[in-house]
Amino acid sequence: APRVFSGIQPSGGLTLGNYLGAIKRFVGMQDEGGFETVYCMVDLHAITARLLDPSELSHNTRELAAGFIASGIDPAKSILINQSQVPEHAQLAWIFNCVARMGWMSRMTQWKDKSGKNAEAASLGLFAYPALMAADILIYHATHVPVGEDQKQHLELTRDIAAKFNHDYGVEFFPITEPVIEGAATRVMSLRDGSKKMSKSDPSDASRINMTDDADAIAKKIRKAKTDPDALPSEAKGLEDRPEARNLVNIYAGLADMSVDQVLADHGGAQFGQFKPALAELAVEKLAPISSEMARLMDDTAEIDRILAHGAEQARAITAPILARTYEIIGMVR
Ligand code: AQP
Repeated sequence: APRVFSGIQPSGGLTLGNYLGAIKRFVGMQDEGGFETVYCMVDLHAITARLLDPSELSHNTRELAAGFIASGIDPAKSILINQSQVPEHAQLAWIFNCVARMGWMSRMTQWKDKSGKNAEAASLGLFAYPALMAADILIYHATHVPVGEDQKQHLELTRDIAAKFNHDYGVEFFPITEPVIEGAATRVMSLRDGSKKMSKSDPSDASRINMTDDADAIAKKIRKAKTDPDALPSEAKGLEDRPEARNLVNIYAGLADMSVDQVLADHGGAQFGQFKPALAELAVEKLAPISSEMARLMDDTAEIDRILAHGAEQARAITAPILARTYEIIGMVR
């Protein structure tokens, strides 16, 4: 069966952006059948932007695992792992650091955004991030990678790395991966600024809905979300120049499994004073069961650790032979 790989960084708490743009679709691909699915907490990536407090990193990693499971990732159907527990990811990443070119990496918009005005002070790991991401995917020979719109450029780089490796060594070894970017909410924006994506690391907590927020916090954040004064249009094209309005409608569509046009057929003409409470109600209905299940799972972290240890064992049965073959192709004496 074609293999699916995707991951999320335990760099903070899970957001609604991660849920709609990533996890919900991971669950869909798991349950659709026809794929072998591997989902990952990418802890090695989580320290590229800043070194986290050690207890924060381990807490985030377990909470993220709980978020995956509470959202419907079933360890009996998917391989669920923490990246650093499967050492072949980092081992292949070194090889890819030698395949990828400085010019390719310096064109990555995430590098430019996250290194900001002071690239000299950014970590080497932040620069190399996309080569590790390519290794995460290709160490499984994964062909399908569900991600949000923001990761499209990194997936193109993954294809370039695979193609260059295959070409330089004259082999057809690494597959050329397909990004899977679909659905209404592949880019959930900040509730405070419709031009910025919703992010775990945004300094403003009001900018995002966290998967651990309670009903009151969710309702308050939606009520205070930035909007314009107009009523909702009756078709999607009326949202073109209204990023904040479009974002709230997209979130509604993502949570309700509806198209934007269907949402507008129901809510076109409504003022935000009416639409926001409807959205808050929907968000609480969908998210409350997940957050309470996450809390339950976090009561027994030994069980989470057991699931991750089992996942790592299953993963290594795939990754160890692929790494061994890679070393052999390169000519490394084993
Ligand atoms: N706002 C978003 N809308 C849709 N999808 C999103 N994703 C993240 N934010 C949104 C998707 O979630 C997956 C995992 O992302 P990540 O944790 O690896 O890193 P990120 O994209 O950098 O996410 P954050 O929340 O913005 O983290 P920080 O703040 O640490 O950088 C990816 O599939 C991504 O597309």
